[in-house]
Amino acid sequence: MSVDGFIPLDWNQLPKQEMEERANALFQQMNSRRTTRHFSKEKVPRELIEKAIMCGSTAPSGAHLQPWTFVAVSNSEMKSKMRNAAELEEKKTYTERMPEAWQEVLQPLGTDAVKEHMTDAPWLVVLFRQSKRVRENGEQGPTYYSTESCGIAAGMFIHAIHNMGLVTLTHTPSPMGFLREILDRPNHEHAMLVMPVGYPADDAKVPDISRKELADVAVFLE
Ligand code: IYR
Repeated sequence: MSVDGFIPLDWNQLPKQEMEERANALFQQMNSRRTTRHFSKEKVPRELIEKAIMCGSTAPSGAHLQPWTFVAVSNSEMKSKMRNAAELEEKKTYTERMPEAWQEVLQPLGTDAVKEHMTDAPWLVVLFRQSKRVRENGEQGPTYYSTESCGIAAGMFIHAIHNMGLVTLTHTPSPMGFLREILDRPNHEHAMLVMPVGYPADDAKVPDISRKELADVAVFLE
């Protein structure tokens, strides 16, 4: 029963050993996730994408406004249109806009303006950030911390995809304004990430890179 809009937290204490086991198992599982650019064309059922979106949508958000729209595209013509538009921008980015300091860190990752993943992957999931909401009085009001909220939602979506045995890539064509037009989204929605989702290609490759150690990413003050 809700009292003043609050209900008891549904929470169970776990035995200490189980806490450790779960922590270790999750790290191992998350650490096995890799971003690949090489997708198989094999189909993925819509239900799996729906579930991953619902996982993303469990994210905490500023004032609980849940300021995200996930647009999931499997239509081949639409994917081709998105790829063509992305490649047009990316060609300019790679040849004219990208400063040398940027090229230097991208070079080992083997990225370029060719975006096969946008037509190979069975699904392209585009995450739109909502900068405005409709108030009860019908007027438009702002959303809060929408970038942070959508970043968290993206992380949860990515983990859900990995957990179900699929792969994804966080692709950021820049600028991304074309996605609003192609996908017919309203002006207060801003494309943040394009995430192709599918199975990896049989010969999928990933860069030979490693992750930072704990000491390089964390400071403990006890
Ligand atoms: N948006 C371009 C370039 C790019 C930028 C970064 I930072 C990356 O980590 C990878 C790519 C692209 O998607 O190719």
